[in-house]
Amino acid sequence: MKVVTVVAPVNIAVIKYWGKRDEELILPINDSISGTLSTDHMCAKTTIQASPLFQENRFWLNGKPQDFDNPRLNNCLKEVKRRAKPSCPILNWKLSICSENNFPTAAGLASSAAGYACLVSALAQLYEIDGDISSIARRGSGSACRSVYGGWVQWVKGESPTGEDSLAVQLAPASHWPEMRVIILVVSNETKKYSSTSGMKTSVETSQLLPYRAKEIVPKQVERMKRAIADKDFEAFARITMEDSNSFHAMCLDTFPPCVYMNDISHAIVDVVHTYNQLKSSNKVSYTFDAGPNACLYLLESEVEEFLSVINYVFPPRSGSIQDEYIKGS
Ligand code: 2P0
Repeated sequence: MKVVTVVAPVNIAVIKYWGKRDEELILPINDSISGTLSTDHMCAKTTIQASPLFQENRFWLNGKPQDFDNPRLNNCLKEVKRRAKPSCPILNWKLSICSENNFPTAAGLASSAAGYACLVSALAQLYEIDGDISSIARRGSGSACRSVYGGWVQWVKGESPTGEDSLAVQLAPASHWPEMRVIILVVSNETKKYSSTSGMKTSVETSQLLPYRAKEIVPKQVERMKRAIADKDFEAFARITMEDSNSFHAMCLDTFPPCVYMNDISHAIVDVVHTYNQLKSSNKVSYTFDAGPNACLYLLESEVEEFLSVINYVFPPRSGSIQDEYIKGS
């Protein structure tokens, strides 16, 4: 029997990935950039056991048995095994895979990113493969390739039709900007209405904004964001992050039928952030929203206490009715 356990973190994109140019290989139509969180709070944990005595492969997610016959899981497994040394003694053993997230799964909180980064890292340890594994994690879920590395990470879309150059690169380690913090405001922990995979497919097929965003907007924003991160220029970082979130959700609304991910509370949070920044005459807090209503806020450590007191005032914990009043009155 051989057993490995791996923990992998969530990443929060500041330049969003949305749209594939190849569905099977999971190749994106634009580059994306994210910050990988520490594993202190939100992470995925995967334990894989391999044994010559197991009769069949088995897979559990958050304690529930899953169908092992999942094409993305099998693409990752196939690719890891292809890279393993032929002498690897466990290549023909069956596996028991146990994965769990310590945060809502499929609620737009990058659970598949952490999950597949974790799975592929565990498989890579199990079969003792070397080299970059981000392009394997990408086959599980596009955004998972970014969770393979810590700190600030760019998923370079690549040019090759076979995808070998579509991988993640670390722009800077977390220690480069140690004052950076992320606050996640969980607006809803319900499973999202439509998966990212199907939403982005519909966007590619129907949104007229999507090709313009991919060709004209994102490449410039990627260069600006890389400079903001390298210079630790929070003002610029915050502005680009919010612009990209807004551009991404505009494209989601331009999809037909539209992908509506943000709700009234999400928009109320946007208002609070802009009001706060206006009062401070500077972008001290930035928001970004993924494929769900939850807000991810990037801010510096020095701003956390004051901003959280504002959030607790505007959205008092355990009081949905006051939140509703704020929205009606805002
Ligand atoms: C991102 N999202 O860059 C963007 C922002 C959601 C909004 O990557 O089909 O779960 O598995 O490649 O990776 C979510 O997409 O989609 C995503 P697949 P994935 O973080």
